[in-house]
Amino acid sequence: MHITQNKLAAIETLRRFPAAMTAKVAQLSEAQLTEITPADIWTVAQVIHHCANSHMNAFIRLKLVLTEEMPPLKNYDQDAWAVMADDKSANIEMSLAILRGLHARWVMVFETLLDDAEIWQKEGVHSSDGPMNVTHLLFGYQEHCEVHLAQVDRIIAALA
Ligand code: NI
Repeated sequence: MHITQNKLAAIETLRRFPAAMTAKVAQLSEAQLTEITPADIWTVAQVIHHCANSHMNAFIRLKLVLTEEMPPLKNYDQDAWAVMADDKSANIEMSLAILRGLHARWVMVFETLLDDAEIWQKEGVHSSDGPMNVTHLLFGYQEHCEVHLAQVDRIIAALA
């Protein structure tokens, strides 16, 4: 029961993330979105594009684990992605739109698993982190959402 409550809380974090991130950055100018601050090597825009990158990869990993036996889960070079032109763009709406649609689907998938105790142990093999199960693919990304919301708070506090 305790675990189920934790899963519900984690799913709720995923459900709220796109709106929570959108609300934090709604008042920022394009210059502020792309301002390098002393607080971080990434700008607010880079963090938002990174969340879209990361969560697209996470959704693909989840679908692979649920539909295949021990599928390989590919890593990606997040720092290399983060300096590509689309990741440095002030146009955060394109990634917020990805996050809105993606998180709605991600939440729907996790909610369908709640009644199946065994599926949460189903695994894939991550290319650098080793075996990774469905439970990890939920709680790991709850933490990821929280880490990057806090990171955006720090960057906003450090804007000129
Ligand atoms: Ni991250």
